[in-house]
Amino acid sequence: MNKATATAHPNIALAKYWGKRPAETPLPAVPSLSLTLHGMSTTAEVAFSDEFTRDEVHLDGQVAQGAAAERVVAFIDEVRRRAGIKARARVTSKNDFPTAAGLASSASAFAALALAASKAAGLELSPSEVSDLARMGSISAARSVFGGFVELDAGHDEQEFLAASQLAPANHWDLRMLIAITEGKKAESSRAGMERVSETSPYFPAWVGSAPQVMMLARDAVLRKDFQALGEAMEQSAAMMHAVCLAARPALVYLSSGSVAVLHELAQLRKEGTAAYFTADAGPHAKALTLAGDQDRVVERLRSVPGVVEVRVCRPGAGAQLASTSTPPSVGRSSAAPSP
Ligand code: 2P0
Repeated sequence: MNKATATAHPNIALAKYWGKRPAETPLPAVPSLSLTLHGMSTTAEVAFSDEFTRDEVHLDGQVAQGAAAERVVAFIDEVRRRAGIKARARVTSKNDFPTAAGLASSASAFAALALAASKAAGLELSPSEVSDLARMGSISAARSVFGGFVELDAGHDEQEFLAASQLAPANHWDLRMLIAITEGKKAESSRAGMERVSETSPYFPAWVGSAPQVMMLARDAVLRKDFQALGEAMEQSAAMMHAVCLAARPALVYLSSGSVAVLHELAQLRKEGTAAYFTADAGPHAKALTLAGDQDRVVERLRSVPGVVEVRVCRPGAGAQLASTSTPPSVGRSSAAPSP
């Protein structure tokens, strides 16, 4: 049996990816930029063995069934195809944060899975190749393979390889991403949501046309460590993403009353002289980006917002890491190299 374990962290997009190109493999319609988060992680263990009679998927301590299991097995099929192996797999994936909180768990899950599964399958991949593989599970997972500030280009027609890359390491800038968990109903999945948006929102072509410019503003702001410029670009990217969603038929409303209240509270904080900026993703929770020195003040204010039930503090985090491997020479691929 060949086995490997890896961990990865979620990421929050500073400049959002939303929408895919019409292509056979998952390619983003727009470029994106994210911050990988310390403090929450997914650990994935993958074992391949000729003795297994079927694939088995365990997610957060339960045997996975239905669409969740199918999505993991489809990903493992891609790993088997790239490695040229046929052995069945046993996959175990655990989050140390509540999946139901809707905190981008597919990004950390597929980044950890890509690293563990490729290693267990005997593939010796560069971080870039792991990122390209993770993209096959979830586009945002391509970014969680790297730590710190990470960028991912838009895809082009007929493109086969697309990987994220690190713009700056986690220690480049001591920012805080504060996650305000809000009351709110379960959102439509981002996968289904972005498909409907690209098909029905009259603003989708405008989003695809204007997102690259906002991404460049955010990118430059990260490199120059210009917090106001980054915050403004991040807020505009989120506003544009939610605007294109609101214009879909039927409207796709991810923002909750709690998340909108956070948006207003952060604007008020800025009037009072504290720099903190809003973003939100495909769910009801709100996020605030601030500087390390302002963390306590912003956390306190977020806790006072009606509808906010909990605030989590995240600092910039590392990329996906291999925890362990075991590839006995008597089974499968004896050529697998030791872990780095
Ligand atoms: C992002 N999101 O850039 C954007 C912003 C949500 C809002 O990437 O279909 O789970 O698996 O590629 O990556 C969430 O979408 O979607 C996402 P798939 P994914 O972080």
